[in-house]
Amino acid sequence: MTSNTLKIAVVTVTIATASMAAAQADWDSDGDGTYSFQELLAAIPTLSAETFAAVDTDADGAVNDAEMAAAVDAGLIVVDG
Ligand SMILES: [Ca+2]
Ligand SMILES: [Ca+2]
Repeated sequence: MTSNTLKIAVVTVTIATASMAAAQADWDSDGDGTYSFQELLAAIPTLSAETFAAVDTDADGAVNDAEMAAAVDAGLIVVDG
């Protein structure tokens, strides 16, 4: 049997700043309140397009704070630090 199941890589984020909130503020380099794929890739070099798509649950091309929190809760993104 061939599996077509999409394999989503779990990414680990090492937080160098004091808190997740502070780190996320740093990630939003254009200050629009959401994280584009390029902004998250700068923070999480192992991020794949597939994982970004899984985190961006409303598929608007940007990850907001709620989507980020849900991804952390779901274990798609593991915060280490
Ligand atoms: Ca942004
Ligand atoms: Ca989104």
